[in-house]
Amino acid sequence: MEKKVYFAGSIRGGRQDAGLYKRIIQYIQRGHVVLTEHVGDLSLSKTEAMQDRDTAIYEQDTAWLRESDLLIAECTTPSLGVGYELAYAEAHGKPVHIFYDASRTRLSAMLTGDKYFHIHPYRAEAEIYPVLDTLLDG
Ligand code: 6K6
Repeated sequence: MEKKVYFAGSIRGGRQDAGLYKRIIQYIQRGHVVLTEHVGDLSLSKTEAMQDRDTAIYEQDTAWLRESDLLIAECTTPSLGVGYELAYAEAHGKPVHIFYDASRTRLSAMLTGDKYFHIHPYRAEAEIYPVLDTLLDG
């Protein structure tokens, strides 16, 4: 069954992993709908993102979160916005899956300590995709 996925990744927190977000989004899109395709937009720089209308972004993103079937987040680059989205999704009862590269970062205790979250540390990008298969199609 096709799922509506809210993919979360850093924007103003830093765009160094934007290419990774794009590859994950494209992988999910082979069988499912990604509501937040712009998170993997390589042309979006941190400074460009700052010119947008923040209230409209907040209203749209929280509406998509409420509409989604689950949230998938890539959390290697820390982002306040992603942290907010994770808590928002939990408050609305949405399943939350968090991926991060354990060789590059230590995740916040506020995430690893929350038993509600499904946390998937990885050391190579190739490890992400079979986990996505299981949680989306398994
Ligand atoms: C236009 C096109 C692409 O980006 C824009 C403008 N900015 C945002 N648009 C949509 N969602 C955003 C934008 N800025 C932040 N978000 C949401 O917060 C995304 O869903 C990300 O998962 C998260 C990133 O938060 P920050 O704190 O790193 O910006």
